[in-house]
Amino acid sequence: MDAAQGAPARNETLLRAGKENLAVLPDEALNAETPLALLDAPITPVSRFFVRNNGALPSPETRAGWTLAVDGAVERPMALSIEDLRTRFEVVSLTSVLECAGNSRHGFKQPVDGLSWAEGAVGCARWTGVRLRDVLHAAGIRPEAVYTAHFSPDRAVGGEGDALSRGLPLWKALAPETLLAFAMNDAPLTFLHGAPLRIVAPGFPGSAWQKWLSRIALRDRVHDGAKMTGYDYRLPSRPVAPGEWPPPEEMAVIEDMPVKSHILSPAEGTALRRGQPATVRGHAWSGHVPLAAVDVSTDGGANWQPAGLGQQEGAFGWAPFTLNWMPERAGECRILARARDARGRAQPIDPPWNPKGYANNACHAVTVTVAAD
Ligand SMILES: Nc1nc2c(c(=O)[nH]1)N[C@H]1C(S)=C(S)[C@@H](COP(=O)(O)O)O[C@H]1N2
Ligand SMILES: [Mo]
Repeated sequence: MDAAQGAPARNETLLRAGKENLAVLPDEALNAETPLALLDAPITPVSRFFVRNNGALPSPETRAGWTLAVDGAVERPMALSIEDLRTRFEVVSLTSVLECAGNSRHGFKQPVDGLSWAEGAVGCARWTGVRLRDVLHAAGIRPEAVYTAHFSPDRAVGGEGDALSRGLPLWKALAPETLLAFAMNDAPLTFLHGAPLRIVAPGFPGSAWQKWLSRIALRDRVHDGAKMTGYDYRLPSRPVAPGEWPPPEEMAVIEDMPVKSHILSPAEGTALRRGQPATVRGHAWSGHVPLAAVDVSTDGGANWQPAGLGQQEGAFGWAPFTLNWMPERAGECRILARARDARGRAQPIDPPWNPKGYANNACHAVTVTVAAD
């Protein structure tokens, strides 16, 4: 199936899922992002939430008789239904941003490999499920276990192999925020978001949030499933020059998403008036290192002012930021937002180049015009 032939089927799938306002990316797999204006909500509705697939969607029939197998380096291999999960383990909810490692890839000036996502491969939702650690403890973690391996029925485009089979280091699998989720925004998880069960791994890139999870195996080494090796979802472990592809052994799995923000208002191209108050606002979020502050520049990065930071929902949700601004000079104006984490690391102006254009957290900028009167 080529990309053009697949387009009507993809649009139909999105329409049926109520996601008709997403922007579909040119790819053989179903990938669609949220226009920035539709991210203007504390919790991203499912109808607006981006969809990322590395391969062909699984057939919805795989759901009949679905169980989660837990095996590998465990004392007691298990097979659990959703009902088993709900009744045997504590059900918990948390709010977390889910961001694709490739979000904002379009911002790289030098060529990078991968789908050209703009700013919309991110969303913030409330996730409900059970803690992965409770399930692993019930199965009994053998001492040699260091990594999980996750498996799903979706297949690589035009092939037989797994579309994606990621895992987590044991420290993250045992972290309290790592869930096996069956609900999103207080409704049952939808098919496109991985029903009946997906991984929720706040702080990790979206690639670690395995959808349609049917098996977890504990391993005595880092998992080497589909999209775990080589250059996929990895960053150079040392600084590289644009265009340099270091040997795979110098690439490290992305285990933390950098601090980031986006500007929701004013939108790109807005016409403002000199002397009339305006508000610059948006969202800011971070990975494992907490979000600390947001600064805003209304003069292309020459001067920065601290923005007000609103309530962040839990450690992994996004927080609204606001700056009241009185435009004083007529003409074009470039507004930037720069979030900073608790270790003092701020968003850069230019994205640090890497072969597949991951983790671009460069400052988001919008250009507006200010009329004299
Ligand atoms: N089984 C499976 N899970 C997957 C993927 C996939 O291709 N197959 N893509 C991952 C990637 S790269 C991202 S960014 C998130 C996107 O989640 P969403 O489609 O619910 O927004 O799913 C992850 N889980
Ligand atoms: Mo992703």
